Amino acid sequence: MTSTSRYASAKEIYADIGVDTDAAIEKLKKIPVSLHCWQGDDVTGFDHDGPLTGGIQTTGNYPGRAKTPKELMEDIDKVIKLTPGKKKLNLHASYAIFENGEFTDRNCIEPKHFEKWVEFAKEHDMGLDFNPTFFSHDKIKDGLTLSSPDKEIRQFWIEHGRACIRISEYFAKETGIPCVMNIWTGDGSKDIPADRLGPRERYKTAIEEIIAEPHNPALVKPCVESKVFGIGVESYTVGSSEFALSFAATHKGCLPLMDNGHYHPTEMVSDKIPALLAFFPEIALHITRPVRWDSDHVVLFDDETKEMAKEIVRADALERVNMALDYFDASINRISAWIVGFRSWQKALLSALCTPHQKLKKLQEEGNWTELMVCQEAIKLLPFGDIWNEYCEQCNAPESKWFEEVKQYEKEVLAKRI
Ligand code: RNT
Ligand code: ZN
Repeated sequence: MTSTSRYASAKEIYADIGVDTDAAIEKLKKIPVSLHCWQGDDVTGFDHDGPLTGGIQTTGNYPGRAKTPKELMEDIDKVIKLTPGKKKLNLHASYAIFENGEFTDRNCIEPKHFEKWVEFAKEHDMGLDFNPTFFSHDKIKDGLTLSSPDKEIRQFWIEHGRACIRISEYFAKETGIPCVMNIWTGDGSKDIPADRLGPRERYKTAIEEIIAEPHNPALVKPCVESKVFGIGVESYTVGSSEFALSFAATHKGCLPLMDNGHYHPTEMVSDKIPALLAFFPEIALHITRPVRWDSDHVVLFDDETKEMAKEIVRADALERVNMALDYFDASINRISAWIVGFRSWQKALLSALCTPHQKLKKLQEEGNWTELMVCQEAIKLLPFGDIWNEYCEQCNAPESKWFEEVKQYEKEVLAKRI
C-alpha cells in the first residue's frame, strides 16, 4: 500500500466517527508553536563565559554544541527544515549578539543586539517570543534577583526586564506578530526561610515595575512563570504557583505561564489548562517532560503530552494558548532532541484535532460513562500514524527521512565543531 492509499483508507475510518482529517491537517498548519533556541547550546547564550547557574541545569556533554550565533542559527535552520508545522522562535536575552568585542550588560541591552535574530526570523517568516534572562549572571545575589533585599540588585534586574519589554515590542513591530515575554526567575532558598512574604512582596513590586514599561498590549504579552522548586532551591520558591496565578489574575494584560515540569509529580497541567481558561482570555505554556522532577527531558508523544493537547483543542482554545517548548538535553544529539520534541507536540496536537470531541462530550453529558470509556479506548487504536505521515509529507518533513539527515549533519557539521 502506498502512503497515499493508506491516508485515503485512514481518512475514511476517521470520517466514520465524524472526524474530518483534511480539516485537522489544514488547521494544524496554521497554529504556531514557539521553538526554544536554548536546546541547541545547553542554555548557554552569548553574553557570558560562566556556567549555567540560578536554579536550572543541563546534564550531558554530547559533542557538537553550538557555540556561536552562526552555529546556533545553522542548527535551528536544520530543525525548522525537518519539522512540520508553523513556528515562532523563542529567544532569551542572553542570546544577544554583540559585534566586534562590544559588550552591553543585561540592564542596558537594546533592540540592535537582536537585529540578526530579527533578520533570521523574517527569513523564516516567523514571529519571535522573548525571555529576560535572570540566571547565569554575577548580579544574582544569594540566589535572588527581582526579590533581593538589596535595592541595587533588584534595580539592575528591573532595568533588565524593562529593556526586554522594549526589545519584545521591537520584535513584534518588525515581524508583525505579537511577542510573548515570559518572566521566570529561580529566586528562592535552599533552606527554610525566616520570611516568605517579604521576598514575594518585593517580587510583586518588581514585576509591576517591569510591566509598567510603556508598551502596546496588543504587541507585547508579558507572562509570569511559576515553579515549585529547583536544584539548590529546595525549600522556598518566591514565584510559586499561587504567586504567579494571583499576579496574572490581578494585572491586566499579564498571562499566567504553566511549565508542566514545575508542579508536584501527581499534579497534571492538562487539568489546570481548562481551569485557567475559565478565567483568563489567554494563557501560556512551557511544554516539557519532567522525569521525577523538572528535569527538562525531551518531549515525547506520551499520555500527559496528548492529554494537554486534547484539553487545548477540545476547549477550542488554540488561539488562546501560547504554546512554547522548554527542554534541554545535552546527553544526546541536540538537533535530534529538538526535532523529536517539536514533532511530539505536533503529533499531540494533530491527534487531538482528530478526536471526535463533540461526540465524547455528549456521552459525558448524558452520563453515559460506559460508552465513553469504550469509545476513548477504541480511539487509541485508530490509524493515526497514516494521518501523521500525510501531514508530514504535506509539510515536506517526512517521518522516514529526517533522522538520516540529522546523522549526516552530525557527521559533516557537528562532529567538526571544537
Ligand atoms: C526553568 C524554567 C524556564 C527556563 C527557560 C530557559 O525551570 O522552566 O522557563 O527553562 O527560561
Ligand atoms: Zn519553563
